[in-house]
Amino acid sequence: MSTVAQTAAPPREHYLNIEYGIKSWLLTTDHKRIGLLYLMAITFFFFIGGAFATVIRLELITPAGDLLTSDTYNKMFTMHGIMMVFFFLIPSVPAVLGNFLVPLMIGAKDLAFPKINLLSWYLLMAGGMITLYSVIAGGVDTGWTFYTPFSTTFSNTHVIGAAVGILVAGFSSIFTGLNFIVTIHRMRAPGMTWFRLPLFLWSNYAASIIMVLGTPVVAITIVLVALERAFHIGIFNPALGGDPVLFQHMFWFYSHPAVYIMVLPAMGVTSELISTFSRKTVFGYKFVAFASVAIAVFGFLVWAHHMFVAGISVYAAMIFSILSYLVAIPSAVKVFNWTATLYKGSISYRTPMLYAFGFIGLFTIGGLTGLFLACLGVDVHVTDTYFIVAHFHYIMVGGTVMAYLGGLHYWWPKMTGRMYPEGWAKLSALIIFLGFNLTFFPQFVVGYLGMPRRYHAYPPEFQVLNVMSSAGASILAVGYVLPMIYFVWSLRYGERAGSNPWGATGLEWQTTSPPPTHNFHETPVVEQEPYDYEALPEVEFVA
Ligand code: HEM
Ligand SMILES: [Cu+2]
Repeated sequence: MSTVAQTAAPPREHYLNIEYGIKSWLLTTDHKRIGLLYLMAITFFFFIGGAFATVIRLELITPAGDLLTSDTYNKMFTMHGIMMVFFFLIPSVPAVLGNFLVPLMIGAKDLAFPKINLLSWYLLMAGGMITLYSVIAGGVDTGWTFYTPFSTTFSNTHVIGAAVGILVAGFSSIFTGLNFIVTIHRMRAPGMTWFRLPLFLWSNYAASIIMVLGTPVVAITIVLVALERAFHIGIFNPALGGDPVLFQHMFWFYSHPAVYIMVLPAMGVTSELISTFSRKTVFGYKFVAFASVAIAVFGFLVWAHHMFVAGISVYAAMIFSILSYLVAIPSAVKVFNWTATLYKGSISYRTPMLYAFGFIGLFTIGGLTGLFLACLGVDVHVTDTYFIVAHFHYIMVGGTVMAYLGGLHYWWPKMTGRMYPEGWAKLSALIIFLGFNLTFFPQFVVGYLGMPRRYHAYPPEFQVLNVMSSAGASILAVGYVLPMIYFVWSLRYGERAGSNPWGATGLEWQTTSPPPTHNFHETPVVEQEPYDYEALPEVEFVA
């Protein structure tokens, strides 16, 4: 069962061992090292966010609000949302996998602006720390959406602290997006035409457009909230002639597209995984590529579907409802094309592929329930219930986190030169899938039955479904801790990976694992179409 790849000795000198010491990491401008810095940072934020989630689920085991006061509970779900959305989900795939892979996949030595790349990491860290400080100093209770006038006028928590933290992290996102766009435009190796780009790059490119165009809007919004709180200037406060609904327009103008910052790169990962593990070119490559761009563009047209009950006119609501259906089309195109890729493929059920299947299934449930919500009448019934919570967790956790983990397993050998243990990885993928569904599926039901979100107590008839949710969350937690353990284990004891353990196409697999500091010894020249598995010999995977 050995392959050529496996016997290839690891390079003597590579990006991980070329320099040692804390300083060589904290001052690095190597995109690969920065990718690993992000990996550590967001894993940390993920566990903080997870700790808040644990407390929420503990409170909701019983109908009475008996563990926390309502004020503390408000702070718990707020901090959970802020940590997970701004400090984990948004940076997850782009900052960790994107940083590592964008230059490798186009045959470049680094990103266009390596120092700005390092700065982006520091901005995320600084933002995270400022936000965490506001937790320690007493917390924030507005929800991650910071709706006015509560956030500006009535809440007496550390809104400004959290706002500043998110603002700072926003610059990280803008700079990363700019860096990716410029790099993909300017630094492609000879022969790497636009239509030879891996789909991971198309989707990150589209997400980068959103980061650059959308993030400044939320930055301005956050500044206005802070100013309003500090100086009562009356932008959102109706008592001073302001308009609280304006806040929602500005917030969702960013935050709807932002959901695609989270999910587009995850779709890119899925395209890579599906192709590699069915050994076929992605069906309708160009459609999938343009679907990413279409999603990025349409994503800017649908923000007010979050505001159907906020007091917009019924005609506006109708238009935003129709537009929301449009954005589902390119997403559906992708799902159909992935499925068509699988058709007659020679499929191997390796861990990353299991995650890709998980992504497709759960994203489809999340996306279809999005269509329910885009339907005005249904939305009025379920808005602000657990149905919404279930919907976006199916997409953000079932989708983005599944793809992120799938990608992490898939590229782990490239990053570290080591294989992870397949048996454990499959087991934890299974635990995550089961735990996830047990946590969030009951929330569709309990939401439909009328349980509102963001309350720390509820009528006893909802208890069974909540206990299921909390039990699922415990299982899910086990599933998330396992990879932490075996990834670290693999660094020392994992089997050597060789340069191309999956027998995959793509430039990143043509250099050694781990890659040398400058990625390639000679600039590669691309002569093949993307995902051309016909041209590759059959391979057997290493264990
Ligand atoms: C593609 C990835 C998607 C993600 C990551 C996502 C995420 C979210 C999030 C986070 C919320 C809750 C916001 C809050 O806290 O109030 C939400 C609500 C909503 N989503 Fe999605 N969504 C996605 C796709 C869709 C699609 C395709 C549609 C419709 C075509 C849709 C329609 C809605 C609507 C209408 C709401 C508002 C529901 C309400 O508050 O009454 N979503 N989504
Ligand atoms: Cu939306």
